[in-house]
Amino acid sequence: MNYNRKILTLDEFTIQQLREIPHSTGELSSLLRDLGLAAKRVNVEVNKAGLVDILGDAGSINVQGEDVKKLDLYANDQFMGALRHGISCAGIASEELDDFVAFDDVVSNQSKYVCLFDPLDGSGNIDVNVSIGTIFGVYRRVTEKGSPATKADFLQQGLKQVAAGYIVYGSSTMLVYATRRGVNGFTLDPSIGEFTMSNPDIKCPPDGNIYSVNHGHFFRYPKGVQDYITLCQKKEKENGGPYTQRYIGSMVSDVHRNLIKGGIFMYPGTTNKPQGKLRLMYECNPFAFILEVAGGRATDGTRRILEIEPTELHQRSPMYIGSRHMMDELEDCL
Ligand code: AHM
Ligand code: MG
Repeated sequence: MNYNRKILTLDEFTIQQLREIPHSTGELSSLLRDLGLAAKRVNVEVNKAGLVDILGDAGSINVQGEDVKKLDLYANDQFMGALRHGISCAGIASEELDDFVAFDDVVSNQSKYVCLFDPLDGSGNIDVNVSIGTIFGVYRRVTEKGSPATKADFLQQGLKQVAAGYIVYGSSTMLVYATRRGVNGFTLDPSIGEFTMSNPDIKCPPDGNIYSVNHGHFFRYPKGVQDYITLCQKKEKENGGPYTQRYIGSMVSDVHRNLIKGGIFMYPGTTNKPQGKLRLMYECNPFAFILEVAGGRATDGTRRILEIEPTELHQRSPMYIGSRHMMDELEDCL
């Protein structure tokens, strides 16, 4: 079979981008290649999750006090391992680990990036064969090269991200990543085991008709959010709606769909959890970066997500993210 040589693999694409940026060192391309390798390994295990004894609880709870599934741990090890063995990352922080890890060897200490990730998001969906994902954000370290990364390298505002992305292990496996230059999507071609360009230059439609929220918490949401949800349901009377409600409960899949089709995803604070559930550093910031580069918006209800000054690695934040005009509508209600 002849492959269309105009369609680039992830590695070919990042190298092509590199050629267009004078003085670039290739470190980011190599970091993305490491992430792609870990994603392929995780993908193999996710695909056979029903067959092997990898389902169910690992018997421990993570730093947020939630049950840890075995695949979460496996994914965490793969992403941390690939970045540790690579040459572009000085350290990582993960939703699964209490504290950041500085790799602290001669090569890693010379690296200019750190990476924060949620290795397997939506893990509550693993044992029922629903799509799950990985989310990552890459920052340029702020401390001097030559020494181990410190907490200051990780606790940066989201707008300092150099790149951010996600992998969705779905009906096909996709890796989508953004730099300031644009958002591009790659689908894993199982025949060659490579992520291959499938969605070049993704833009989030400014309008949409999908809203994604956990309706079960309705009466615990702020009044403005309740008003907006009601507006989404009443759209029919105004302009031919109503909006469609779609909520998988896997943020990666929910936001991926809304990014492509247009829509809004909300995880508000509730009366009993005012900061909501999602983690600023591992979930909100990477998606806020991706959506903004694609032309969408992301806030915590009052502030732009990317401008929040983080104080701790595992802090949570309410999250509203999606198509520009739907975000405007929401803000009118808030
Ligand atoms: P996790 O990191 O423990 O997997 O939780 C995050 C997930 C998101 O993917 C999803 O949007 C959300 O939890 C769903 O939560 P809920 O069941 O409260 O609606
Ligand atoms: Mg998560």
